[in-house]
Amino acid sequence: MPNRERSRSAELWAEAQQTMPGGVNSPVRAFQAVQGDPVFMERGEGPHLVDADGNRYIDYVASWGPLILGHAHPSIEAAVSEALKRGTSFGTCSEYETRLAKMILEAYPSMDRVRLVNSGTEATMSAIRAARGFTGRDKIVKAAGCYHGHADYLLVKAGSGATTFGTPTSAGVPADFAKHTLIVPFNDAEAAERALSEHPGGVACVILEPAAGNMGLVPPAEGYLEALRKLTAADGALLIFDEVMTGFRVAYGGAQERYGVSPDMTCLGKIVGGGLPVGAYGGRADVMAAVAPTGPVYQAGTLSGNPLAAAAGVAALTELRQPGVYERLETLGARLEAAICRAFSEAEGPFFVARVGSMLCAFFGEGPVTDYDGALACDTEKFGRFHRAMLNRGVYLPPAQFEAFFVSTAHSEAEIAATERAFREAVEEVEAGGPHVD
Ligand code: KE4
Repeated sequence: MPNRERSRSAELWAEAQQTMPGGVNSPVRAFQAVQGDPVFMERGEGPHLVDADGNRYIDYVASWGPLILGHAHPSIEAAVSEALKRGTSFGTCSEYETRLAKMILEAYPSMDRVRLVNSGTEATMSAIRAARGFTGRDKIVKAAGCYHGHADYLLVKAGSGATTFGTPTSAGVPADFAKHTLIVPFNDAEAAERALSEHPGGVACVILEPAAGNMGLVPPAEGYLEALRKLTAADGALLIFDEVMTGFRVAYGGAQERYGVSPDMTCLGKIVGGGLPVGAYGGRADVMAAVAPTGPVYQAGTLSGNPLAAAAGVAALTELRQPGVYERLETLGARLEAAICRAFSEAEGPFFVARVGSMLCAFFGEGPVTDYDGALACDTEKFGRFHRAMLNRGVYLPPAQFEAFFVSTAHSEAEIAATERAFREAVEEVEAGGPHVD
């Protein structure tokens, strides 16, 4: 029976809106991209979330990616409880941060050195500063539809045309701050080549999500990453893979392992902290030597590498590097993809499912979706109603079409089967014009 009783969530929502901007600490959680009010979650248990009214959901958001082992994993719980007994943060060197850093370097051979920070935004912001400091160049190239956190010069959108200077998408970002940011279409190596050739010796880096998870899920086209690797090597611009989402997700060694392309720098976040705030950026020894205190590029952080978060990250990676984990994630991802396709096969409207390992997306539009324009053409209103229909059937999907679903090692065939039933019913309800928001 669909669960709709959410009176306690409603009370909490009213209170939250009186205390935080829009009632949230991150905009997407406000459910503005879908109909209705957000659900307040009280606890996570393996593949499930339980809301403030006691309703249980199969969770495919996984806190936007970090919870690849599911909620409240015993190994992470034990590691954090143990670390807590020694304190939370010392603001000094400690072996715990070195332990996590070493595990990252072992997993990412393209990285000779890595710096721990506290979020994906910090990781990409710092990596770009290091690229600019190392190359002495100011411009950066980013792909439309890729999200790299909220640093000013990254909150830009493309103008018209294939390769354009960015214009701010957020208030508070002076146009001047966007003038060094060049936007190219994702999966278009020729546009990247044009951007580099139009600014010879001027581009510090090309940054992208190697499999894009912030416009829905858009995998790299055959040869795209290889082409960017060649173009940047020839130009002297650094290739930065933002693997905040794909790192430890699509393979233990991230997209660079899955697709066999090594960047000059890598940004990590989400999974690397095991659910606590950790980001990381790293790369070639010569580039990272530019970072303070060894070089002139300044970057710092009070809680960077703190022992508590480092303990959670070490515990998560220790679990993930066990044999068979990514084969299991691949199997579960493929089963969910097949279940969604079966459920959609009776739908009238166009739909398309994309998957890379245990990251997926159901687009309400024509496929394949290969770039941002393709994603924008999707029916977001229909996705909104679908999200609500699934919520009412106990399945928690990301509250926006331009996000990815995540499967964890805690999901089983039982959850996939229950999800397929919910998908089928939700598609029927949506095709009939519902659900109507309470
Ligand atoms: P954070 O600063 O949110 O830790 O990371 C920023 C970031 C950087 N790079 C990529 C590829 C990312 O996906 C993100 C953050 N992802 C979003 C969800 N698509 C986080 C959710 C949110 O903003 O609340």
